Amino acid sequence: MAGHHTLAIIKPDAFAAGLAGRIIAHLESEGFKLVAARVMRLTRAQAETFYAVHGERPFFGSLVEFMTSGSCMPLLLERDDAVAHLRGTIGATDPAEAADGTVRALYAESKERNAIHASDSDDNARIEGDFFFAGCDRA
Ligand code: 3AN
Repeated sequence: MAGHHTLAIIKPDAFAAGLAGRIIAHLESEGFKLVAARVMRLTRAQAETFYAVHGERPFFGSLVEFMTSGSCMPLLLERDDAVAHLRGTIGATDPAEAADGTVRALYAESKERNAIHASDSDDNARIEGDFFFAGCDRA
């Protein structure tokens, strides 16, 4: 059975542009419930660990620079079929390819500055949820 939780991050581009409220409202309108949330600036070590799977990709250094460039907002979200539904809600990695009405089509600037992260599997949702919210109170 598909999991009920997933992890999103409102990335530094969207947070700095004052889009956090609109993005959260968009997620809520898709039936997601906020279970935990925080505002934080990632350290270099946190960003490198979070994106370790991309460590060999040519954009890794730039991605870490971007993700540590300002505050971001990790969100733990709950809904039926949470991972797949959130991936559909945010749209393709490249906003130019993201379906109309998706978060990235509406708010992202580029393939790197793409407004929001979402876990891509139930296993990663668990790992990423623990990364930001281990030991935190959850609603
Ligand atoms: P997604 O976020 O849609 O799961 P991934 O996991 O392929 O996409 O990439 C992780 C992050 O790396 C993206 N959100 C984006 O910020 C960045 N990224 C991915 N591909 C590129 C690329 N070709 N150039 C620059 N940044 C990229």
